[in-house]
Amino acid sequence: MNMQKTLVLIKPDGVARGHVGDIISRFERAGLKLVAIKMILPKHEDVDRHYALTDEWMQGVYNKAKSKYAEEGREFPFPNWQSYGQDIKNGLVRFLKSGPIVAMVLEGEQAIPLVRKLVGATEPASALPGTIRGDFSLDTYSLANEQHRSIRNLIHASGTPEEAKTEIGIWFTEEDLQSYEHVLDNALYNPKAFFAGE
Ligand code: IDP
Ligand code: MG
Repeated sequence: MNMQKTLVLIKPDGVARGHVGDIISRFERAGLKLVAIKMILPKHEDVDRHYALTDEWMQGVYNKAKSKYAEEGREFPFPNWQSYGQDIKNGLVRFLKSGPIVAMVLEGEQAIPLVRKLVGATEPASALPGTIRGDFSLDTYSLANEQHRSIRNLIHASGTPEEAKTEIGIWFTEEDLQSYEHVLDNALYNPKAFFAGE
């Protein structure tokens, strides 16, 4: 088994648009266990720590945006990944501080990639139907950049086990994380469930 905990933030657009319930129900429906949840008006330092400005992160953000423009046959007018990454980070700080967010920790087998799958691609307009971003929004890289703001894509979800550990530590303490028996524990994880014997 590979039980994982992952961090999800419902960003200010998701809260203000009234999609908190829709979003949580997607995760519950898939069998994930909610182990911590709270509504917060984020502080500058928390968002600053959450989106750590590493070279890897800046390059990732830059390359994803650039390849999206290329797919659309459009020129990517930003020559420098460092300044692009810095601008995106500043936009995210403004976005996340603009209103309350809902932070939660979800637990389950391979929860980190599972949640990313349910959330969908970064750009809502390219996110597949059936994903949260694909079903509840239509924002694009182009529009966000034209308006000098972050892509409004409703959710943040941890990408790797290292990211999940750091990010959970930013928004929650060890005592905030609950441990309890969920009715699905048996159906999903008990090897003897649904087993008639020989
Ligand atoms: P992710 O949230 O799908 O992991 P990342 O590439 O890690 O996506 O970017 C973090 C967040 O920054 C995105 O969710 C989005 O809100 C915003 N963002 C990323 N790239 C751009 C961009 O090129 N323009 C505007 N906002 C962006
Ligand atoms: Mg990311």
